[in-house]
Amino acid sequence: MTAPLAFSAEVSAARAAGTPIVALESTIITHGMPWPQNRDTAQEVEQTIRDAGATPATIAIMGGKIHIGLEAAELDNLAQANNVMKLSRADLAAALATGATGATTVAATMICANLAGIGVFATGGIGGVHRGAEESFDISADLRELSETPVTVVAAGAKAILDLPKTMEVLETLGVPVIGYQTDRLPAFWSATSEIAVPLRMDTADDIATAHRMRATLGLPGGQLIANPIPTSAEIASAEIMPIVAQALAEAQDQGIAAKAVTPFLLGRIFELTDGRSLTANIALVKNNARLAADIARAL
Ligand code: PSU
Repeated sequence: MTAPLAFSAEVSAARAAGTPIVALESTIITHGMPWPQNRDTAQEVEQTIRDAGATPATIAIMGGKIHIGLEAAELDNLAQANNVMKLSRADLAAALATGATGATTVAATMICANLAGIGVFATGGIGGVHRGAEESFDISADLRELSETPVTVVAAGAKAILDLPKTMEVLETLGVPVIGYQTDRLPAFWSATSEIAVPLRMDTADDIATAHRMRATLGLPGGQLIANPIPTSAEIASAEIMPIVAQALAEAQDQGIAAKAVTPFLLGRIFELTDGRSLTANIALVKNNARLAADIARAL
């Protein structure tokens, strides 16, 4: 049995021509942003990648197939659909077996991109160690995936709703290279910087592409996390966003929100509490990550 991959027309053409492709996830569309900004952002991020000389491949599960690239109508439908599964490593095969519609998280997108031979993927922020994980054990499957699947993931660090120091500790334990792009500090999603040092720094897409290939040469499994700061013109300063994050976290706890529902709940509440500014910043950082991912894809 071969993997049930279905390529969009645009991605098929890029594969035939051997031109660079950048993978994009779909959970950010279905669970990370409200309609219609989710659809508009997904389209704009795809266009950002085209403008930077690569082909976008938004990945989602539909009708028993892993779609590598969505046609415009498919993307439009997915962005408005209800009851879409949020898929990670654990449930990807089950969703395919049952014909469910599913959006891929960072972990599932890495698996699908790798099956399709795509080495670079752009997102907003990866999942990580949730605050209070010492009690809840809530650690995103994204972290282990980075240690197993050879895809370079461009993100604005991990989402600042998480426990960032613990997230960095787990990534170190798992042997995942965390590379600051033109920075020595870990970006904190909506904010360009944090107190946390990044273990590695690179200043060019070429170096990142060379390191990606070097891992394969050395036989090292797993990918790389490229921590790309949000442009400072678009950031929300940490002093402003952190009290809002704390309020949203307290509400999540009061309401007993758990497991896969935590991240979508927090992003939604922070959107409300910032009058939409968190979404504007999120859109800016995703586009910024898409541009860098396209540069890396071209260098690869
Ligand atoms: N980046 C964003 N918004 C998102 C995500 C990433 O800007 O919603 C998604 C990704 O799909 C990531 C998921 O894998 O959030 C993390 O979810 P969890 O914390 O439940 O693992």
